Amino acid sequence: MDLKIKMLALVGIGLALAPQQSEAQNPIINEVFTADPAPLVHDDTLYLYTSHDTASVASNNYEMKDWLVFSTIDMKNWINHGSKLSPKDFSWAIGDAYAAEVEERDGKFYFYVSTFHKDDDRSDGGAAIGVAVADSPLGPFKDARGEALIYNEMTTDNPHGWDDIDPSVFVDDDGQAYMYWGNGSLKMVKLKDNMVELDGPIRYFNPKNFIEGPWVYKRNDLYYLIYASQGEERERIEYATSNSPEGPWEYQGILADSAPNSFTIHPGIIEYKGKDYFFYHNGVLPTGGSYRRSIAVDYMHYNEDGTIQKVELTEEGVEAVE
Ligand code: FUB
Repeated sequence: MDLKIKMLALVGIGLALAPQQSEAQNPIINEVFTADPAPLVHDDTLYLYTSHDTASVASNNYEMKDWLVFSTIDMKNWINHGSKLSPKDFSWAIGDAYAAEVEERDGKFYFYVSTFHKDDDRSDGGAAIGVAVADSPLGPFKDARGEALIYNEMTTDNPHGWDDIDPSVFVDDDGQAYMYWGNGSLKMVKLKDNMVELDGPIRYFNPKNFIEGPWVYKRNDLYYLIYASQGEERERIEYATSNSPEGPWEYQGILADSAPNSFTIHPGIIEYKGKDYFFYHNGVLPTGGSYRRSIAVDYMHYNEDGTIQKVELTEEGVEAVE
């Protein structure tokens, strides 16, 4: 073998032995266990508010002590801003930090959380919803009311104590704000312009297969209700649309299959820099599972009639944007 051929052969062997570079971007957060993604775009930055799973590998239940914030400007590099709020910041709360969502209005950032109520004069306990407020998407956030916005005794359609979780707040073009939430049934109430007081009665809906995790938004005059639903063995994502934020909701079908290695899946949907994204969580990190979840993101595609193509949950995730 002459020297040149020998060199080429050695390079070939070297390439074959070199470790293959992984293309996987999902999960996007892998230094801690995160769940229940809630994306928000402000000033060209995408902020991602998340739950924080801290259960041990052996645990069969959630351990969720606080809410975390991450941000990106390119969908590839994520900054971890750490813990920005916890149930301890609400004097009336005790227990886990379930799903949350942040909504901006008039330069203020409202952090709606689901957690649990102390057994006190106002409530016998159970899941409850609170709201904290800040002047910046990164806080500092402070309890905006000093008491829960929703507690268990305020909703009467379901007997279980954890039906008041997973708030999703949406402000319509006319300025009317709505909050949707619920486990077992979907609940909805109008909010006052101050975003921290109820403005009318609570209404109840039963979208097909609804379990929890509603995410409501408007696109081209159509209102979308995306939710975690009863799948075959684990939750999956289904959706409905309406011509009004108050329903009735027309069932549209399955949006995403169950997440790998996690009983729950939880939607967070946003358009950013011209692309539509579907955030969710799975349990695929090493030692991960239903109580040690991780947030991932994939593309969402709309059809011309406003329906949404089924989302493909991938390991590759999404590409970087400018
Ligand atoms: O993360 C705790 C709970 O699991 C959330 O509130 C639900 O949506 C489900 O993801």
